[in-house]
Amino acid sequence: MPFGEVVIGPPGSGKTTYAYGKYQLFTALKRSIAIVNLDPANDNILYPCSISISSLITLSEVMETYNLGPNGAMLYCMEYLEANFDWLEEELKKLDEETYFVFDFPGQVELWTNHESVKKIVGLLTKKLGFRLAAVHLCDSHNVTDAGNYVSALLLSLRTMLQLELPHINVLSKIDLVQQYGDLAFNLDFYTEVQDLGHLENLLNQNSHPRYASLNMTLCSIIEDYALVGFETLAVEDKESMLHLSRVIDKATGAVYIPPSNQPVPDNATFNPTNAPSSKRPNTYSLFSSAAGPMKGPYSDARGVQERWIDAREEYDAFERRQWRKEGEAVAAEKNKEQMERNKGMGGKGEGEGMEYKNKIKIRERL
Ligand SMILES: Nc1nc2c(ncn2[C@@H]2O[C@H](COP(=O)(O)OP(=O)(O)OP(=O)(O)O)[C@@H](O)[C@H]2O)c(=O)[nH]1
Ligand SMILES: [Mg+2]
Repeated sequence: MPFGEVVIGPPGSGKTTYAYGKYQLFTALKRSIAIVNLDPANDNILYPCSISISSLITLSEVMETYNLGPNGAMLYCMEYLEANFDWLEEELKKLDEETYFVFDFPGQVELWTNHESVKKIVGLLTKKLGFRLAAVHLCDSHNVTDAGNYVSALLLSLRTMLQLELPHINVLSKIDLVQQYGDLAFNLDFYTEVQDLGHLENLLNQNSHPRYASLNMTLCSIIEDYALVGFETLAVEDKESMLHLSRVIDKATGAVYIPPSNQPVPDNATFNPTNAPSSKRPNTYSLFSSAAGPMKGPYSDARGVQERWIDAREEYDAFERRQWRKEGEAVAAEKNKEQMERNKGMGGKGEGEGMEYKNKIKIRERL
């Protein structure tokens, strides 16, 4: 029962870039990860891909063979994948159960709002193969700069949550660009926490015909009645932002409750150290401390995100540049030190003698 996530969201919302970012983050954290590309239109795959739908079917093949447009061909590809699920099952079984799986899906919204194939594929992964998955739904953060777009992103998120029936995390992606997209009418937490949508009334009515006024507010009240939608934020190149989102996802899938297989067991723990896969091992000693507490750390509060990317962006960018310069200098100094020590160690001679030794070799080579 491996853990993982399905990455979905409208075209261009940053799914593939995020999947690659997650690969880089987990590799740096020494956490085993595999990316499964299920987008048959992905020609240029950025990340090292463990499984790709292109070995089963590609969008261009379907368009050519059946004379279909890109949207129809995409639906065909997903139906084909559903019908040939055994192919995916075989490929997944070749990989280690301890691996974390990221499924990169295509960006056609009807695949997870109306069409049944993606829902059935996800159902087979969770129910038949026992995957513990969360849906990570990316929406471009330019949506928060316009009230109408924001309501449509809320409706899309709600519809997706109801359709996929997975632990679900909505994410405002590309939050580092939000300042460039335009001014926000409210603070960022208004949008991430989906606070009183009644405040959007004037903004919505400014840009639409008066006869749509009551439709706008009815849509808002549907979203509020469900009270399900909220957003995390993501700037894919920011390590803290990626780490925060990973913690949220681990909490949603339950991965946070499972200790790594190499973790020592405390004396008083009721713990069965078998070789069972990680998702089957209980972790009684950290269950409540990790489950009950609120999320902590940078970016766990939208006000921190607003300060970083909107209110004091220049200062933070300058601070980050200074930190990177310092890190670079520290690495260079460390390398220099190592080199000096290597020179010293050569034939048990001192620094100067080591250099002399090197020069001698060079002279001999020249001869
Ligand atoms: N500044 C910034 N750019 C981003 C971020 N995430 C993605 N992008 C850019 O957004 C563009 C689209 O990203 P993709 O990863 O191709 O989006 P996608 O959702 O996979 O697109 P489709 O597969 O076509 O649906 C690329 O130019 C990325 O570089 C982010 O966090 N910050
Ligand atoms: Mg993509």
